[in-house]
Amino acid sequence: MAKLITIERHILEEQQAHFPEATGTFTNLMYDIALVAKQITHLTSRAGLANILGAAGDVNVQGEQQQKLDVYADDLIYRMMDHTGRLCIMGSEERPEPLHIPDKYPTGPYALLYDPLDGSSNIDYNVSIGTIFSIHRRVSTGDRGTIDDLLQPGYKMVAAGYTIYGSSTMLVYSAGIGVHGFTLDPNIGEFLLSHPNIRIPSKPKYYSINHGYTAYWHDGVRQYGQWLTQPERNLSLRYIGSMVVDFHRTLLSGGVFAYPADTRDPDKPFGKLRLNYECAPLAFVAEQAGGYASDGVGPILNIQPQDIHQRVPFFVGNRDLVEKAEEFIDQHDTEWVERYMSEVQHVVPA
Ligand code: P6P
Repeated sequence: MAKLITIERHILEEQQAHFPEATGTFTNLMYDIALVAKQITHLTSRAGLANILGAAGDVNVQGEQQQKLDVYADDLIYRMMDHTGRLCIMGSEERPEPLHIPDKYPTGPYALLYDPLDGSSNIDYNVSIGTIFSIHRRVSTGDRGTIDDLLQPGYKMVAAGYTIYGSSTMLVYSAGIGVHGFTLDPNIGEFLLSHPNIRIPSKPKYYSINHGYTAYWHDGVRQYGQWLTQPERNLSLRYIGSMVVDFHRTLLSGGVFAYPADTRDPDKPFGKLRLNYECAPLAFVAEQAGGYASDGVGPILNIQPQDIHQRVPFFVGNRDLVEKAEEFIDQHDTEWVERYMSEVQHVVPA
């Protein structure tokens, strides 16, 4: 009988092997995240029945129609995390301001950023969706956490990962010691190690980009999009419009996922995706799996965040495919690059 390794056992063994001096707080935080994933699985698996499909009626900080499941998942994560004493502050895609730990609860040594339900525009079509999370060490020194704990460059991340609620629920994470995937066994309610030590294949299979926006891309990106379609690339196109799924396929099959900047909305000159709880955590996972993630100019993980909800262009996957995007953009999108670099700061790890 194959050895059953639960996520709890895996995290504990990783702690014992690599962080013997650890207090167990991080390990318990990861347990909390796994529990939240199980609860959201329950929510999403019966969304069509429990009248929690469809819009919640509100619009979130992104100006996007909040889906009821978004609201459920966001509220659930906060309530599961606010009293544990493991976190000093949180940041959520669904909340305009940082989420402070209530004064009645203790604070802890970590900060959590999360997108509670990425891809939620697909909820009503039964397309897989997911949760994305990023964990940083606290840097503030006061009694409660501050925005500085949330606005740290991605290379300082302690851990990151995502959950996909689909044909099965998967949780993929990295704590800086490789990338590991777990599949939820609904019969026993446990996440079991199903994808140990994920490495992005050196031979890519798919590219993933929304060609519907070709007319709005800057010239370098347009040429990159054309380059990807060339027969000598030997790539097939897959684009689901749910980033965790498009990313997960890229990680397992090799290839590139891209959401470039475009000219559709003058208020969003740097694209749609958010740095802190979408691109940076997935960049951390990708690079731990041997891939690379870029904003088209430099490493996503070297961006110094200036706002919780800051948007950046995103290219992630096999290093050579991502660096090719940087090459086209550098050669043909000079004006855009100058504006971007004047507003977005890259810092080099010390
Ligand atoms: P578009 C989902 O709303 C999301 O934020 C990502 O999950 C996904 O990659 C992207 O938007 C899809 O956006 O403009 O291609 O529909």
